[in-house]
Amino acid sequence: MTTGICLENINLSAEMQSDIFLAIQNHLHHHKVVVLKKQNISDEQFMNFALKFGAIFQAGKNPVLGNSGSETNIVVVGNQAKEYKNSYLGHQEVLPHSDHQWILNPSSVSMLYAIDVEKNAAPTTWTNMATAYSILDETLKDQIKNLKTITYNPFFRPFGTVNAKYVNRNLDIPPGEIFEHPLVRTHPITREKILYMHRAYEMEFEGMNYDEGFALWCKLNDHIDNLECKYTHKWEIGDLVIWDNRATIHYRPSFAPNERRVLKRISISGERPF
Ligand SMILES: O=C(O)CCC(=O)C(=O)O
Ligand SMILES: [Fe+2]
Repeated sequence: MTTGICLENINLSAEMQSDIFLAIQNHLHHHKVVVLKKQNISDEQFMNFALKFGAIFQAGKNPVLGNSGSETNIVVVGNQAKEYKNSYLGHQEVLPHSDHQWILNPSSVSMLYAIDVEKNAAPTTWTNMATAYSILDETLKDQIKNLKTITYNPFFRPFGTVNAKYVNRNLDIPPGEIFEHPLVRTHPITREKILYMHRAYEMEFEGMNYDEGFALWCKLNDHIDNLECKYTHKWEIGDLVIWDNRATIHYRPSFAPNERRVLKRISISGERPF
């Protein structure tokens, strides 16, 4: 099954029949990323569509992208801060991650709607982590099956300063409340096993000594970095991209500060990974 699918004939500004929504959801479960082209919708229409997937993600007391502003339901992911208030993420590289992995209940689905992007604006790339798991060798699958990860919340550090790192507790314990999650999670709908790991933040495997943990981290990173089960999206105004946040990680490269690139994001509340 390919990662990512593009649908040309969906109109989110009109009433949607339930069978159309179910088809979108089905595509999401199979392809992990669904692109709806040529949308022209208000915030209210965007919100109404998002709500079909479930309740809107709420950050609670732990910091995430956008919750230092007044409005956390729609987060403006953009670099034109003067024109779009509460606009986040600037133009720096965003390393491969699944949204909110560092909190108790990361979102199940996220979506970005391109409202102001110039031609050839920086793309976003998603990697299919269900495929990533399925192609691991059986010995490694067996070795990792009961492991738990801790991902340290990057928003407790100065913005943009965190890189992928295996934490050595003897030297430095990153700040913030921690929540462990399984390294191999199960998708509640597709029942697939997913390698629930990112390439972006400070992390560790719970209860493992540093040398052993670091060696495993390097091995899994190597696997992730060499995957081909990816979809890269080149943005056009009106694109609305929905992704299965349980089963993918996403990345965007850095871009020129003067490049126009403004997207609006809504995330859907998810379960505690199991
Ligand atoms: O700017 C992008 O392409 C992705 C940003 C991101 O990680 C997000 O909105 O969750
Ligand atoms: Fe993200």
